[in-house]
Amino acid sequence: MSGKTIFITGASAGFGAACARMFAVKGNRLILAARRIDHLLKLQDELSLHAEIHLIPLDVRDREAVKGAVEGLPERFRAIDILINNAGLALGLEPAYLVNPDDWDTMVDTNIKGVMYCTRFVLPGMVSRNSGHIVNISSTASDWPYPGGNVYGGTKAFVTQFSRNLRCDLLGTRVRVSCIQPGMAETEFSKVRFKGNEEKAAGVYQGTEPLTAEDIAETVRWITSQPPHVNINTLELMSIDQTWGPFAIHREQK
Ligand code: NDP
Ligand code: 8X3
Repeated sequence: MSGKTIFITGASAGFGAACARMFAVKGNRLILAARRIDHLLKLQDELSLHAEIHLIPLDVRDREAVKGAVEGLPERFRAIDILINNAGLALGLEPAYLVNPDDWDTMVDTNIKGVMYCTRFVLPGMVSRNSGHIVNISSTASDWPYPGGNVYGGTKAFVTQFSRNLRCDLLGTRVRVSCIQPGMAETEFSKVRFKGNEEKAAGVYQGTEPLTAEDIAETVRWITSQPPHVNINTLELMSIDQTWGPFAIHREQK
């Protein structure tokens, strides 16, 4: 795929960085956004031989900053073909009655509001050009509950349903919307969830072959390279080492 302008949020690590590498081919223009500008600069060094790169130090929770970033794009990067709404995080795994409510706010602001803002400010250009593709990164946590998933899963359920509702609003245009729901994938995700506790983070993947960031980038590539009349709505993928558990049942001890 060449000649495309691709806006990737959360490009400084994990899935976002892998997507940047996947789409860094001659003729493509990449807009890479995240808060850690040093990580973005390293990626730019690595990829600028292959694609034109525009970096944006951006916190997706900041509505005005997102608006300013989209409105302030250099002319050559204005016509966005693909928006990958990837920036996101989980914080903690405590039950709802013990959780730090600040963590809930951060997840809602990033995973829900960040996706809303990026979509809202990129979409008008796509609609006016009658072309474009929004790829939202949800999670298996969107549909499958687990202990401690409380608000994280709720934010990803929002991403899934928002994606479907966008399709309804865009009927009659050639703008596509897809939602990817990955299961366990080894990135910085668990390090962030466990607030820097590397041992706890490593334990999540121990003895398994988890999905990789490259698996998700390949999924994004496949979804976005379908013929223009084909819209992949929702795609769930998991490691072969992950599946569902039985219902949990509490039994009184007699
Ligand atoms: P990583 O922690 O490796 O990467 C997360 C990215 O999001 C980083 O680039 C980070 O950049 C960015 N980000 C976080 N907060 C903000 C913010 N406020 N503004 C801008 N960028 C932000 O995790 P993954 O790559 O695994 O996660 C990517 C997405 O995939 C997330 O939405 C996550 O929920 C989802 N996901 C992850 C799964 C997994 O098991 N890994 C499975 C299913 C879904 P920076 O800190 O520099 O701002
Ligand atoms: C990340 C996958 O299972 O940790 O969305 O929620 S999980």
